[in-house]
Amino acid sequence: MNKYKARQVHLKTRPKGLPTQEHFEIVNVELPPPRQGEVLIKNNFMSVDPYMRGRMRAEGVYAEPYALNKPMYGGAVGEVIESKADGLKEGDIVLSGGAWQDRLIANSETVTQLTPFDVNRLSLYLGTLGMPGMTAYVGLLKFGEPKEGETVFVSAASGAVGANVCQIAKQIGCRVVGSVGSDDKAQWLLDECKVDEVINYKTCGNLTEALSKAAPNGVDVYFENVGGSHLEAALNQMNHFGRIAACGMISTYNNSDPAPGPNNLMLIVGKKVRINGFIVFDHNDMRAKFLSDMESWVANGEIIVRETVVEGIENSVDAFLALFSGDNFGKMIVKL
Ligand code: NAP
Ligand code: FER
Repeated sequence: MNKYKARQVHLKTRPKGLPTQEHFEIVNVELPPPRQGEVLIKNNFMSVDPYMRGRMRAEGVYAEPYALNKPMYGGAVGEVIESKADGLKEGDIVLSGGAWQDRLIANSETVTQLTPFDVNRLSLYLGTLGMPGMTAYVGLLKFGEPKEGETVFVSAASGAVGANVCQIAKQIGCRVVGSVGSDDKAQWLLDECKVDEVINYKTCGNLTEALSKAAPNGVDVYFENVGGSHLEAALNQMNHFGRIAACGMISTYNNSDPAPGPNNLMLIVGKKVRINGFIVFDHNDMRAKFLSDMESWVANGEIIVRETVVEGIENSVDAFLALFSGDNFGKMIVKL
């Protein structure tokens, strides 16, 4: 078998609303051999993440949009199978930005060598021990600033970021209320993650009322993953001097036209609420501490990990789209 043969997923056209298979194309290519300073990587796992939807738009806020007719990119974990770079050798396990392809050539300076905590669980480095886990850690601790006894409300609570937020907040001694879109996810959060209350936003009726029942003492920290009616309900229930860690607003990512905002933003003033947007990539100074804390929490079972694993690059677009229908349970991983 020719080790330079690779399959890539390209963005063919820019989606307006929810993307479909027609916006993407699987392309077979033959890679050039690595040059000095480069490595050939065979990916074991790639990540699909909500932020990728933003990069499919022509205009970017902080990052370059994906180019058309080129492989998209994002987190991937793989093995070096040929090296022309000092410091990396065949068999090394690396984290790269080379998602959406099963093999790639990368400059060694753009990849991070991993010392895997468990070689049989490499996908952890795309989830709890990777970007989404660090998002939970940074967002909650640095921007939510939860204190023991406070109430933390988490939307998309069973997801890659949310499930880690819930569990870290429980460790601190907070009362945690999650919101999810299915009863199975709700039960898992209650039983396995020891979350105090879970709302199924699809069946609860009025979300503000459901939140006021689940959080009778109000909300001190809202970890915002969803936006729209979740933000509105959270603002209604926020306590004075509450904090909102604004991580994402997935309910808006496929809107072709901007949707109207929450109708109660003035509550930010009277309640003196602090809202902090943040992007995990700005906080690499916290990576070493995050990794040592999180690896020990996973090792001793203090943090439980759930993943949905989809096999094959040909199913990667479906895996990505599942993020918007809620068909992932925990971190969505593509096994290559
Ligand atoms: P995830 O939660 O693992 O997957 C997405 C989940 O969002 C789905 O499973 C679904 O769960 C929920 N969802 C999708 N559409 C929804 C809608 N219209 N209304 C309510 N819920 C909806 O994804 P993730 O990777 O952890 O990302 C979660 C959030 O964090 C996203 O907003 C993402 O953009 C953000 N994020 C931000 C950063 C940063 O640096 N700021 C980094 C990583 C992620 P249900 O079944 O519960 O509906
Ligand atoms: C994400 C959502 C949005 C994310 C990054 C962004 C890393 C960035 C948004 C922007 O540039 O406006 O999940 O994860």
